[in-house]
Amino acid sequence: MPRSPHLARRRRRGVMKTAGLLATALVATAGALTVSQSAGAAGASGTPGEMSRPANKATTALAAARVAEKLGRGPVAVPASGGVLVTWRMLGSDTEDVSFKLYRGGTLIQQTKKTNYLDTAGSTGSSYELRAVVGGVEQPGEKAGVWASGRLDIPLDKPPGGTTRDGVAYTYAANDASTADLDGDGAYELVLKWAPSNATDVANSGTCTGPTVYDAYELSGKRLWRVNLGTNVRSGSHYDSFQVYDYDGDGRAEMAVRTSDGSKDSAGTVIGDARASHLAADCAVLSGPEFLSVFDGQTGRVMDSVPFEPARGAVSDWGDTWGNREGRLLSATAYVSGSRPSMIFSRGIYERVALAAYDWNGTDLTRRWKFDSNSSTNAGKGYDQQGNHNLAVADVDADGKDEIIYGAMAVDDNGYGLWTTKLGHGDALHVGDLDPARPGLESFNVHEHTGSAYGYEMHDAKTGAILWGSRTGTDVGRGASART
Ligand SMILES: [Ca+2]
Ligand SMILES: [Ca+2]
Ligand SMILES: [Ca+2]
Ligand SMILES: [Ca+2]
Repeated sequence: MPRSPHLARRRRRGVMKTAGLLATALVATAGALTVSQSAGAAGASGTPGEMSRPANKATTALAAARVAEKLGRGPVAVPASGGVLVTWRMLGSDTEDVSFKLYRGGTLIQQTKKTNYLDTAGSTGSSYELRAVVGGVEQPGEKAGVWASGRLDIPLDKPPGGTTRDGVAYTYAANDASTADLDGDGAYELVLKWAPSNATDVANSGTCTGPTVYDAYELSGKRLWRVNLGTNVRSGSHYDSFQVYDYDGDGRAEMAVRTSDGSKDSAGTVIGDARASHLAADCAVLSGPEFLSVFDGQTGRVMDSVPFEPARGAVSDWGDTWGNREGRLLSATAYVSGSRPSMIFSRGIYERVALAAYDWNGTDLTRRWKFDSNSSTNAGKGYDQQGNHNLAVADVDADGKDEIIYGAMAVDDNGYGLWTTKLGHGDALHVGDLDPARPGLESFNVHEHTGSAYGYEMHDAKTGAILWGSRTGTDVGRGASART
């Protein structure tokens, strides 16, 4: 296969660790993205209207072992009851002595160890500057105006629509988005997936779709680049899961996504064969090469492409002949090595299940491992048929390395199967310390098979041992865990 042009290796920068991200919500509409931050949850303790600082030394220690984003404090100011609420980040690398000085219009109005302040004298016209004090030394400031409407509207540049070869016109609507620091300035940008109006579920074979497009934006709405997956990657939520993360630790995030012949980077560089078409007569894409491509987050230029794993192989190996089993792909980012982030891609849910982990070092994509329920190691052990429509990443055995919890089964950090409950496919799961009184993490999982011993259950995330649950005899289609 053709190798994509590499960009020159950039000078490696120091890395810092970040935790305590702002609680923000992304809302995508047809023409704009809205970033909202709630000011309504204030008032836990201390000064009325302020939120107390979280103290989690275990999390801080774990974050210290992991190369993470190098982010700034990200101050955000929104109107709130009684004034203007200014909030900012605590970093995973912060020590206990960190404090913050908040200025309004150049005047110091507060020094605090908390990460928010309700400025009762603030107004929508106020301008703020936040300076952390680390080791007694005041750090460079970051400025914030007030989001007068309580949210930030980001104008988007909608791609032009088109017509598929079967004569169906399509337009684009904003779909999933990912946040990351693409240019290394310590502030987030957005990578947005544009879905054509004829994007389709993988269960619906035999329709043509427009191509999936990815854009990067500054929060000002300035578009940084556009990548087009082309017609040989069918468009739909199961086909084009993407990851945006700083995999090589140089302070700038990359985008990783499955591509094929005809995918184009921001400069028009074609991946694979520009003239090849792998569409069947009904527009299904069940053949042709698949690549894992990594794109420079700052420029949208492709830096490397390698054969994608888990590979399609024979469509029928996944459980049917029309692609409803083969074409279900998910992705995640996980610290399976402990210190560095890896890309995780999965294929198959209902029958065969496979996952692969890749590393990016700035010049080359390298496959770390591959798990396959059909391999000689795993066949017959009950790892097939266990996948979900989502997967979770968690360090279930507290050794600093992440495991992948894929529905009713888990893969260890080294790519070997860890456990399977054999309860079968489900639509939803939540993993976390769901029972704080019980050591370790738990997973809450719902199940679709009417013959499953449990329609919903919670199990030990390290061993898969069932803790409680109930047989339902029905498809429990949804489930969630929450602190009520
Ligand atoms: Ca940035
Ligand atoms: Ca990077
Ligand atoms: Ca682990
Ligand atoms: Ca627990």
